Amino acid sequence: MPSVLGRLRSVVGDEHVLTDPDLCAPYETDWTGRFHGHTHSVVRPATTAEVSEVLRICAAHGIPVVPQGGNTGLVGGSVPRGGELVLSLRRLDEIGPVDADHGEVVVGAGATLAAVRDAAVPAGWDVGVDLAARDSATIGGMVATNAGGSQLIRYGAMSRQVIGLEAVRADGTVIGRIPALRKDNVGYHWSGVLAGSEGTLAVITRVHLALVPLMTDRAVALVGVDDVETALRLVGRLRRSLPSLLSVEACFAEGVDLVCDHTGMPWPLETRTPVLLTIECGTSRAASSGDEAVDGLLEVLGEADEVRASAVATDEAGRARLWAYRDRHTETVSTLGVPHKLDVTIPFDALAAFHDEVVERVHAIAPDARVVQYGHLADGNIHVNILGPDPDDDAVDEAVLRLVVEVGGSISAEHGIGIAKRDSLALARSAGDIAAMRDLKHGLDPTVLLNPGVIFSTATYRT
Ligand code: FAD
Ligand code: 2HG
Ligand code: ZN
Repeated sequence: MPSVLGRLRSVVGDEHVLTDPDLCAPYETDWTGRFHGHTHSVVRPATTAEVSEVLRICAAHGIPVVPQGGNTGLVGGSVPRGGELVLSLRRLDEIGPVDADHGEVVVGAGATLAAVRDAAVPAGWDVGVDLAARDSATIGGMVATNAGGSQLIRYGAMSRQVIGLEAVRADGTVIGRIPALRKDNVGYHWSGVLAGSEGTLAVITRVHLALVPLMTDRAVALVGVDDVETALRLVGRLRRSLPSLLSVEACFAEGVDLVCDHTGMPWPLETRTPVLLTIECGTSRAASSGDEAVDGLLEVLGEADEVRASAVATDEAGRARLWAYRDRHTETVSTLGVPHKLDVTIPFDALAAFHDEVVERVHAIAPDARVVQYGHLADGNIHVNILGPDPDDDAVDEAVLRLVVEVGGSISAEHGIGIAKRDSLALARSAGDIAAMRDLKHGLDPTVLLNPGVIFSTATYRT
């Protein structure tokens, strides 16, 4: 190991190979606190060439590697399980010039979502995916998890924002093409292959992003309704009548109470309702006149009998205040313990029943558990957070995922499989699917050095 460390230091510089346990500690535990492991070193390259050289050295010595961006992932895929080297991509944070005519930018994998937005906005553009971890989540990590976020109904997931990318295989070979072209069907699309691969196929180093027009007029409404079925009816009406619709998110009274306790914010509406929807509309001045987003939203809400109470904001501070009731659920839940996080998609016609049934299934196993639900309602994506059971006890996770499969849902909507759900993979995909995924993994990383144990348990690899 000492000679390997020396070689790594000669590539990235002494100060970017961390071995001191105190310095390595922040890289060893995930955002939730549920997943952690030990690493002997954290290596922080700054360029694609350095990533390539580091991976060549690791391959030569059979050292497994965990790629890490902002470490905001929620399924345990960004931290070591035991003994892997952590490859931190955060120093690859260069942001190229924004092409203001065509809405494109090339960024390093370690650039944060917030930094890329800050670069895009003055040029009249924005990033199509938004999520509450924007200040830390990196573009590389967001592509690697195919992040969804709150604007998926309008712009799609992260894979849709990628024109092309550059990545490094476990043996150090650089693949992909930067700058990329919008139409370029020459063999496999690496962006499609690597989106959602969770660091198991290659290390993403640069991404050529397609931006979306900056919304110059935005309106946010927080709306109280009686139940999930009513909320879903309203979602349908909003989607049909508002082309400016960006988001429809849901949270529930019990969760909002916790957010209010944690933040000191007051209950947001004049009436207490079981379900609260956060609805956002946006238009770009180039494409519309004046307050189209506000007018359209107010008109639809004004005609909707389902709405028991509402609050609307158009100014930046007011919009942020209303969003906080939904966005601050994740942080609030984490102050109450180490959560079991189940990020699932449920078919729309099963969603209302699932919302109640999931609590019963959890309580059948853990009667005292607290279940907090919220999510991206317009996508059928619910985040089921369970507090109480021991972090190492997977019984409630398994019960929830079985219910999800019974009702025809997906066991991972947007966060990925990581290590949290790898033992449930066979519930959600056929043996043929899993064998093909394993063959792809084996083809690109034959000695299983990149993120071993993520998506599949290590034992299932051929070596
Ligand atoms: P990390 O956590 O560092 O890594 C995530 C995975 O990607 C790991 O498997 C890692 O090995 C791999 N990886 C990281 N960088 C690279 C790279 N350059 N090349 C190859 N593999 C890499 N997700 C959503 O989809 N929607 C949300 O709305 C959302 N909201 C969130 C809100 C909060 C408060 C938090 C904490 C998380 C949220 N997430 C959400 C989770 C989400 O997965 C991440 O925020 C983001 O996509 C991960 O980026 P990251 O840079 O932190 O990646
Ligand atoms: C969100 O939508 C994130 O807020 C995090 O995906 C979900 O906290 C969670 O479970
Ligand atoms: Zn989410």
